[in-house]
Amino acid sequence: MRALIVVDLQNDFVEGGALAVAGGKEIVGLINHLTCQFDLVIATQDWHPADHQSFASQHPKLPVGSKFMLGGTQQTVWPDHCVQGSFGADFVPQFDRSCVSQIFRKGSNRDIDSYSGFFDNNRKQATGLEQYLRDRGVEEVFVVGLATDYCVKFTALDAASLGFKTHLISDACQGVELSPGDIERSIAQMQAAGIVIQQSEQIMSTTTQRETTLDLPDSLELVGHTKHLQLVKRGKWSFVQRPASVRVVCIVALTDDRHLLLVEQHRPPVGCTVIELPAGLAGDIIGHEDEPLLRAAQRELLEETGFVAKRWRELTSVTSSAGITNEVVTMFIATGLTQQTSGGGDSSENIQVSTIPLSQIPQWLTEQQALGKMVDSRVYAGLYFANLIET
Ligand code: VGL
Ligand code: ZN
Repeated sequence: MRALIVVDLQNDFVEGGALAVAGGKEIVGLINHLTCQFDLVIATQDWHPADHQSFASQHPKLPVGSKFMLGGTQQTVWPDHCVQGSFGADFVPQFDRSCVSQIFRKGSNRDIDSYSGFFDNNRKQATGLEQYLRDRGVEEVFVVGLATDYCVKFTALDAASLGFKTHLISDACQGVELSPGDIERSIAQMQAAGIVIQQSEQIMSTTTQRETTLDLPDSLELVGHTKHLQLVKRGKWSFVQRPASVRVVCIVALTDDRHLLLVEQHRPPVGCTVIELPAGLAGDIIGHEDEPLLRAAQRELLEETGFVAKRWRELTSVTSSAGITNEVVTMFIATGLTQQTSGGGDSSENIQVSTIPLSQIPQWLTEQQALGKMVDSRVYAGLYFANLIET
């Protein structure tokens, strides 16, 4: 069993927070992607009482970043942060916790800090994380999150010392770097302790790279393939298809005041920005081939637009472009919408969301086309269904 430990992905540790780590928000999308590749996902949460003794407010004479002795160990003075129940202590809203099976809180004892997700800094008190992992047969852990030179480092070092085969996914972490070189030294220290330093790319490729030599029926000839697509021939007709388990969902998302959610992004095949309905793939991750279509639709709507819907209904399945692909798209209608996050997809996608009154969409699309954008044909299908339903 392999577990992913997501360390302290909390508001106070990202841009705008009390102890902001530069680039903290940038790793959230990547971590969301990583979570669905593991058997078990755990999150830690820094969770301090308001009078925690690491806080600057408790030591008016000591500057932030200075050191003093606390309960027999050296303690750094931090800005007050992650106070229990505060917004700063909450997980960043973009962090998709749907795959997180347990949260471990730390730093609740005012008289001792706790960087590691396993023990306090004196190694006196355990959080229960070790037992949780052992009970579930975990032998290998992967650590990501904030901050590389503090909580990530101590969590990874403790994991290794407890005998877990430990990996640090270094591009899914960011550090505080109180002194220049802290991050680099932390990584060297982890490496010296036997921790494997890796890039997320390597994780994705060992867990998600599919066998592209799928069994093809006799009627199909494989002409060529990439990781995601196959070019095949049936008789004289060549076309592209996705791996067998992959299906496509698209969502007609209509707000209570009858605005339709549309997304736009640059599409390399056509070389311009395309306006589309929110959409995505189901079953494209190894180990999750049987992901239900509805679940994929809910996930994609949240990832791309930041909205969640109270009511879902499957509409129909339609062909995408039946001359060049066997792809079939299942359309859903989602109503009772509320916005949870700003959306935008993962860091590689750069998706822009528009919420347009249904009655103004034809005119809006014409204006957008005049700006050089293109409109996906499913948008017009979405308009048809959106106009049929009552909100
Ligand atoms: C952290 C300093 C103080 C961390 C927590 O999450 O790395 N750093 N408390
Ligand atoms: Zn803390």
